[in-house]
Formats: sequence, structure tokens, C-alpha cells
Amino acid sequence: MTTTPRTALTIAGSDSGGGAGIQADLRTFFACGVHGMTAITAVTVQNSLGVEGFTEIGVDIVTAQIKAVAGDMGVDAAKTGMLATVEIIQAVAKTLDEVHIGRGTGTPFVVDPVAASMHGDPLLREEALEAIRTELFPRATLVTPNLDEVRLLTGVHVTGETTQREAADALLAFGPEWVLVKGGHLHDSPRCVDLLSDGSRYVRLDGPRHATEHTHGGGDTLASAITASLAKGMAVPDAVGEGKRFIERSVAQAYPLGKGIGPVSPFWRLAGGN
Ligand code: PXL
Repeated sequence: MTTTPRTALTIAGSDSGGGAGIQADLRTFFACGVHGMTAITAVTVQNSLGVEGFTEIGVDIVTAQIKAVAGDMGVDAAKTGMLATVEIIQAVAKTLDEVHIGRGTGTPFVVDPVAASMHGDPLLREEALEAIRTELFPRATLVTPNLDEVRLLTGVHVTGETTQREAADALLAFGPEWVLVKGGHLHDSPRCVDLLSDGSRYVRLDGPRHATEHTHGGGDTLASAITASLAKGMAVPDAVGEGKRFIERSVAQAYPLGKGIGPVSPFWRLAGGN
């Protein structure tokens, strides 16, 4: 008999280069053994050299995509990536409440507060930061900002483990259940040390740093791997541990593609790695 896999929904933007966004999320869901579903919020025009532009999808269509899959197929866990505008963020928040996804509903919800591409190209309108803080964070099971996003969202400039803890507390004040303050962008550090906290537990996650510039889609891949584990019913600390292992292997096997920044690779999992 065939078995139906667990399901995960990503609410995010398309990357024409296939390295980040919806494309990274779907391939990570697949590699992690969950059925991926999508609510596309924006279509970016980009390659390894950067984002040339994007257009948003109308809020009605974003909302309808979420309702279509939640009502029929069911969602075991969801995540957000690029949301582009205040209007989309507000509509996503309202719709998630309607379909019972997010903190307190029993269906985990991961917010990856995507603000810019690796090249620094904006993927979120500036005024939308406040909507991420007020509309999405209180509904989130987990938020996964990188250090640039931490600075934009809290004003805390993380330079090491002490300020990382300060950032975790500042983010928790916006109401998510858990925060993962990623340390990957502390390039002077020989290790990638992330901090996971729910305000009472502070879990230090120490991993290797791989020497590669090809890390396009890294944040999306980590958040998606965590979402996949949550969809399988794992508790947040275990799901984050699994996600970190997944991204480490994916960065270790990142490949050059195009003239700029190449993508991280989940192919190792298909080759039988674990
Ligand atoms: O990695 C963040 C990200 C998310 N979503 C889309 C992107 C990017 C980075 O380029 O293009 C669509």
C-alpha cells in the first residue's frame, strides 16, 4: 500500500535561478521526505548575479492558494519566506488564523523574515518590517532571522555570543514561541554558532563553517528543513538540530553555477546521505 507523506506549505517568492525561495523550499521538502505545497507571493527575476526585479502576486491569489491546499490536502507545518509587501503580510496572517496554522493551533509555523537577497537586493518593502514584527511574529512557532534581519527587526547589532543572546530576547519580545538567531554571517568566527531560545531555554548550536562563497538559498533551505521536521511531528529543538545538520551538509556540497553566487545543495540526501 502506498503511504501519504506529511505535508509542508511554503508561502514565499519564486527565484528564477532555482537556488532560493520557493524552489529551494520545494527541493528541501522533497529531500526531507515531505510533500511540498506552495503559495507564491512574488516572482523574482534573478540569477547568480542578483535580483533584477520582481512583481508581487495579488493578495487574493496568495490567500486563495493557502486556503485551497489547507482546506483539501491539510498542512502539517508551514513556513514563510519572501512576502514583499504589508498587504501580503496582513493577508497571510489573517488567512493562517482562518485555516488554523500557527502558534497555539497545533500546526507549527516558521517565519523566515526574508528582507534582502545575498547580494543586498531588497525583497521586502521597508515599511513591511513593522508588519512582520506585529502580524507574523506573535503567530510564529519559530522565527529564523540572519544577523542583517536581526538588526533591521530589533536594532541589535550582533557581534558575538553575548549580543546574540540580547538579540534573542529582543526578538522574543515580539511574541514568537521560539527564536533561532543564526550566526552564519559572523564571518570572523571559525564556527557557525546559532542560538535557539524560548526565553527559558538557551540552546547553543555549534557547527562547522565551510569555506565556500556559494551559499545562495542557505537560509531558505535551513528554514524548510526545520519545517519538514516539524511536519513530521518533531519538537522544535529536535527539528532545529536536524535542520542544522541538513544545512551543514548542503553548504558542504554547494556548487558553483553562473558567474556569481551558486546554490547550497540538498543532493547529498538523494545520494543516500543522512
Ligand atoms: O534567500 C532569501 C530569498 C528568499 N526568497 C527569494 C529569494 C531569496 C534570495 O535571493 O530570491 C525569492
